[in-house]
Amino acid sequence: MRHHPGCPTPLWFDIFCQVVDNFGDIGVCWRLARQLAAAPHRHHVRLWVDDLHTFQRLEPGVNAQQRLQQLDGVQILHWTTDTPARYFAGSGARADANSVVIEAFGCDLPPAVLNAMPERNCLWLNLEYLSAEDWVEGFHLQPSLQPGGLRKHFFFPGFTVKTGGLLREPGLLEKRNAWQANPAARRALLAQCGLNTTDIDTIDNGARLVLVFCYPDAPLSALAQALAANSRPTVLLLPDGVWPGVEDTIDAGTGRLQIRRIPFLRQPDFDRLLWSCDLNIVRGEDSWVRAHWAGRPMIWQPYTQAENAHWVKLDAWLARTPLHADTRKLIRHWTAGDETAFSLGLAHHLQADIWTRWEQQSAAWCHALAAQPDLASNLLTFCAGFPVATANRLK
Ligand code: TRH
Repeated sequence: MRHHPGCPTPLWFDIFCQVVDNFGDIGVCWRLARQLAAAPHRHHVRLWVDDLHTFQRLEPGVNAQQRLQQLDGVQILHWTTDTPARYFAGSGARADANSVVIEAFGCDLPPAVLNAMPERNCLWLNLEYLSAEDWVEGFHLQPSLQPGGLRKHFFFPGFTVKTGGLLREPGLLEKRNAWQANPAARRALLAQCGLNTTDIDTIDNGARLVLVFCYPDAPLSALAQALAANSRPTVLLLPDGVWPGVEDTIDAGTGRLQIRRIPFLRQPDFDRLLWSCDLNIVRGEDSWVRAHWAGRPMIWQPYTQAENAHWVKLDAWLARTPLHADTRKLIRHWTAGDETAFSLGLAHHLQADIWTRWEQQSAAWCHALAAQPDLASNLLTFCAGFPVATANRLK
């Protein structure tokens, strides 16, 4: 029998990650790898990544020149076309066969691993992209027959108990609550982000703090205008690379909007920043999930896909949330890039009673999601259900 959560026998995980674009691929894999390697699980985790430079942006502890390194209990390997086959020898080939190979987001496993797998007793999983669409429940954990008689299982993250769930480390919300109750910690983080004492005092004295991590086609000018027009001052944080050149082009005029460029943070600090803000505007996959755990108002912009598939994803998610119809419309205007509609919608949401409603609905949504099992626990439960000798073979 395989390892159950809480049981002392660790599993051997090999997670393969190809960085296709942006930071989400490695962002998700790094979180999963760290969680599996950390207490209480303490599994053996090897993370194979083809782009260490992108990885280094969200984890400066990574040495982009190093083929093999250890960080946060995870063994990180630079996966290149010339990675010697012997480096892959251990993948799916452990003598005790308690091994799990995870290909993230349908990346192609190296031939050396594929060639070794038919003779090994490892479990083969494809970690899929997150979606709130209904069909995910039906496809989650379904096997697919592969050449050589292997079967691969599709593990779908999701927003319901019939899916693989969302990444959420043990005690995350307790840590968040402690953080949100500690203004000194927020001050220190904002100082680390480069904000000066005047800015930090302004925030401590009640200015609204907004983080914007979005794609370039978002209606940023409308956002700035609506915030600047509101009586409550705002400090708007823009991570490196988001809305380049804005500091020179926006004249907030009213003096009530301060725009501040901040450096790319390590993931744990990025989470703390989300917990610190009043409104989080996020994108893609991983920052989307993490903004949920802040339990505060958020706006999500999905990654643009062919044939408007991202609109289907956005609407599926909105339909699951308890958000008011006007808030859903506001979030749709952001993805549509509709400057006028977004500006009007945001102005409406900045009114005290509407804002309070948005806050309450966001907190309730976070609470409901946190009552479900998290992704790593679901993954381990699935692994535990597989007798070693029949893990990947069709009978
Ligand atoms: O970077 P993204 O746009 O990635 C996207 C999505 O994953 C999308 O699904 C995928 O198809 C596309 O790329 C190719 O957005 P995402 O998913 O939010 O990933 C950003 C990661 O960067 C996330 O792990 C959080 C992290 N991050 C930091 O660690 N520090 C920071 O300062 C910032 C701004 C982000």
